[in-house]
Amino acid sequence: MFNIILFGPPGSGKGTQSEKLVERYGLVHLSTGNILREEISNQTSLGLEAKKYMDNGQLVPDSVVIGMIGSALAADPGAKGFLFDGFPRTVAQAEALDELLAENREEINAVLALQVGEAELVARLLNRGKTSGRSDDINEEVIRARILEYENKTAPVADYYDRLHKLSRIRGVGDIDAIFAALCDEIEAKKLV
Ligand code: B4P
Repeated sequence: MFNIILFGPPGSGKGTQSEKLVERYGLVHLSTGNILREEISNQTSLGLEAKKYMDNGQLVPDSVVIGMIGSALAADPGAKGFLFDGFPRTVAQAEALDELLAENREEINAVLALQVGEAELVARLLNRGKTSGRSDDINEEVIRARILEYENKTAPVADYYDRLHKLSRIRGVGDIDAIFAALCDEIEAKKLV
């Protein structure tokens, strides 16, 4: 099994690159953002609760997303590996993920962090908001709140994995296929495939 975290600020290309990586490597894609949006569209009580946070650009509480990931891992015991997209977003989530994987004698093998500057992030998300129908992509204030949440609560997750020598930083600006190639090079250099 090999397990990868695709890490980065909102709009850095996590969702975009995850789709390509899961296809190339046959991994199971676990996006907490996608799972939460699915809960919202099904109007579950979890979704209605999560929407209040997401519409304000805030992170959903750790207990909610950790529970979701625990269920998703348990639902796919035969997976070749998982690609975590948008999770973990806090150090508490990272610690919980390590514990969940350790229960099955598994671990995170690589954390690939996409590097993109703030002006580019805001421009990408506002652009996506024109067509995505995502309520968190329409308002620039909400987008900036998401970036602030990232800096305050999510950026320390990179330090957490750096201390474990698992973090690689990849430039996330430019051609999508060129960024994908750089991510694949990093995975292959780590002899993960
Ligand atoms: P997510 O669904 O994870 O979304 P995201 O971070 O906004 O976007 P992503 O990074 O995947 O987008 P991409 O760059 O691919 O989170 C949404 C919300 O859910 C969070 O704010 C939070 O409230 C909640 N949430 C999710 N997980 C959570 C957790 N673990 N804990 C707590 N709360 C959680 O796409 C952006 C745009 O850029 C696209 O239009 C794309 O086409 C474009 N793009 C991509 N690559 C490009 C490139 N190289 N050049 C130009 N444009 C590019």
